Amino acid sequence: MSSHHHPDSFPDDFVWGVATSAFQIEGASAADGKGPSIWDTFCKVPGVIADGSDGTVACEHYQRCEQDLDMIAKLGVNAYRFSTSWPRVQAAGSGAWNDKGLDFYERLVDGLLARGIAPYLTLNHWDLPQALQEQGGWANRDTVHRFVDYALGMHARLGDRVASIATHNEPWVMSMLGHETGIFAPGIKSRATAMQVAHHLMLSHGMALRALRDAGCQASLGIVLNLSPIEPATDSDADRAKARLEDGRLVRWYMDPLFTGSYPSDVVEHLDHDAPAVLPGDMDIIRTPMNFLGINYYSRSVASAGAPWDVHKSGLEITEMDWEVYPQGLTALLLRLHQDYPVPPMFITENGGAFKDPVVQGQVHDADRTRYLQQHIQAVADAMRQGVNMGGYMVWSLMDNFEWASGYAKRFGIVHVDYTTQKRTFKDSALWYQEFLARQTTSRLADVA
Ligand code: IFM
Repeated sequence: MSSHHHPDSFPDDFVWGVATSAFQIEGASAADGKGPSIWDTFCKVPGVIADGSDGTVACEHYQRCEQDLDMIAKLGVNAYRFSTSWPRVQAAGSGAWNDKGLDFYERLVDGLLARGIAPYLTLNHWDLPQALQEQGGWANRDTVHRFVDYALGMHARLGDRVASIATHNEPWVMSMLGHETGIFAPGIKSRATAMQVAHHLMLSHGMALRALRDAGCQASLGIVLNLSPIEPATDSDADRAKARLEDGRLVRWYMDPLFTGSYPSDVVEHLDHDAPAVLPGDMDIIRTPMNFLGINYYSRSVASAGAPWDVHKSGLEITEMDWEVYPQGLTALLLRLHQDYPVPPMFITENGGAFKDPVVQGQVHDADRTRYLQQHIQAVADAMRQGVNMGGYMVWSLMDNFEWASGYAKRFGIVHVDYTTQKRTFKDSALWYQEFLARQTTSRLADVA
């Protein structure tokens, strides 16, 4: 794509945003009555975070919120996706609410609205209150009810002003990386626990949706899934069977209950004794209709029954995360979801890449990231041209931040953060996005004229 060519034009009401999450940017991890989350605890375990860092300071967004709001406005986006930290608003995950924490999010939401930016709230972007983990966390069915109370508490404060509420961000990551491989908080290594967690996340999603609607919530309600096409490494029966199973665990395990009311039987059979306990009525609750489906897309995944797929041999460009740059997979994924399920409007709630970003004389020439964004926005346009109903697109991430087990070494921001001074610098990709968004508005105005 040359710099003169820009992706197909998008509908006037298309939502363009940037995304972040609380733990990754806020810092202030014990300020103003905030309780610890499972990520505060997990970061203290030696060796689990690549650079030994944690979320104590992060981007100091808690203190720099006003300036960050101006920065978001300067980009020209019409939406900002963020998450609220449950232990910041309710330290122990039940009982007393923390007014100072709620005030912070109220300032954030009002600050967005004052700048003409629609607030897209995510309730759970992984930072479960540690006090709930001590009672079993998401493996404990009682946490489902605690989450519904939290959702209602946030609705009471912000529900009249946010455009959208997503219950969970990436249930696959929380359950599998948090509880099966244990590379993420809370660091548990049990497949049976992981599957029970996944079920409780889905159940709490449906229950929260019902409770929010009963409370009169007018915001658009949904969930955010991390999805990828899973391609077999070769045409062999073994590789294809592996790909089918991985697709079952990543895509169908979440999409089927949301839209058809059951878990995929091939996966249930494969899990055998590790399949979750499901009580009567659970599946109906999970299938509660949604207003939108959020999808986080970064790459494809390649399934191999033999030696693991080597991304360095694929010939594709790879990012600092060792993820292949594979925009055609996004078009294919969206078409497949559109064909296989009765989906509501879909949003790309995260898309972006970690690349090496040297600051040279106050500038960051991240041509690789700009190209990545252009190609993926084009992939969304391609899907739309083929009939897929898309509501918006959000870049991950507004600014460099705490990349979980990778610490601060991996930078996804379109804005560079100098962690010693907290100085924010627009990378070339941010400048490109800003221009691109201005062009969207101009063509809109031109249409009207
Ligand atoms: O940084 C994460 C985010 O929190 C969830 N989705 C993937 C991103 C990049 O790894």
